[in-house]
Amino acid sequence: MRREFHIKGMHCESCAVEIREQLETTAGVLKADVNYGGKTANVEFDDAVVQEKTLVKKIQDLGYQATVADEPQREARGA
Ligand SMILES: [Cu+2]
Repeated sequence: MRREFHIKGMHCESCAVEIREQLETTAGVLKADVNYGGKTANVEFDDAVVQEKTLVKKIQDLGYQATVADEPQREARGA
């Protein structure tokens, strides 16, 4: 499944890279795209292995605020 997260607290491009790497090394995550300008993360993951709240926590552990975006299953529309 795919979910979009809103992220607060990123202050440069390397924040986005750090979050993406953290997500992509999480078990169950297939792909993560973090958009610094858009303050969002699009994450494709296997929900049998990892849950949204775990992904939120992973982002929070790095010091950023994360919330799940409202619209479920929305396909990424490009940056
Ligand atoms: Cu930064």
